Amino acid sequence: MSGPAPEIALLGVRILPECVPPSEQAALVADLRAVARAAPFVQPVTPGGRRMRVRMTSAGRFGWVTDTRGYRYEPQHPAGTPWPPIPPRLLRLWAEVTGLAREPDCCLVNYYDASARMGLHQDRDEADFGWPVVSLSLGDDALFRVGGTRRSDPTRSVWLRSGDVAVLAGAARLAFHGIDRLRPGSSSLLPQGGRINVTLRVAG
Ligand code: MD3
Ligand code: FE
Repeated sequence: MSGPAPEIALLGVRILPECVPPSEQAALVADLRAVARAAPFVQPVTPGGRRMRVRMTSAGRFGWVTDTRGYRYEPQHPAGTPWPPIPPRLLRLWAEVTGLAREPDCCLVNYYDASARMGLHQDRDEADFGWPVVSLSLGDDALFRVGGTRRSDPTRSVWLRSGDVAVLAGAARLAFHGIDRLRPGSSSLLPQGGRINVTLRVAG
C-alpha cells in the first residue's frame, strides 16, 4: 500500500515529511536567494556577546535580530533597509499547512554550514504565542531536538530532511528545541552544501 508520507508527532510537534516536492524546493531556494540579495545574511551576536554559528536574514514586515542589546523583532535589516516581502510561494505553504486566513508577518531564514548548530532555546519574542510557527527545511539533513516547556524536560531527536515541514502549535509552541548537527553532503539541493531553515511567524 502507498499514499502520503505519514505525519510524525514528536512531543506535540507535527512533522510533515517530504511536504514540499523537489521541484518546489528548487523554486523556494531561488526565492530565498532573492531575499538574501535584498537583505544579506548576517552572523548575529547574542546578548551575551557570543557570535552565532548560524547566519540569518528575514523577509516580511518584521525580521528577528539579536545583538548585545537583546533579541527582538525589527522592521529593518541591521543595515537600515526594509526587509523584502515574504515570497508568495511561502505564503501559500503557510495557508496550506495552517488553514489560517491571517498571514505571517515574519519569515526568518537561517543558514547552517556543515559545522553550525543551534542550542536548545524557546521562541518567545513574538507578541502572541497563540499563532503557530511553520518551519521548512531545505538542503542537508539536520538532527532536530525537542523537549518540553522546561529546559530540564526530557528531549527527543529526529532528523529533518529537505522538504520536511514542522508545524509548532499548542503546547509545542513553547517547547525547547534546537539543532544538534547536520549530516554534511546528504542533499544536493544547495550547490555549496549546508542547510536553510525557514520559519514563518506572526511576530507583531
Ligand atoms: C519548536 N530554528 O529559528 S526549526 C528558530 O532548524 C529555530 O533553524 C531551527 O529554532 C532551525 O528559532 C529549528 C523547527 C522549529 C522552529 C520553531 C519552533 C521548532 C520549534 C518554535 C517552537 C517550538
Ligand atoms: Fe527556535
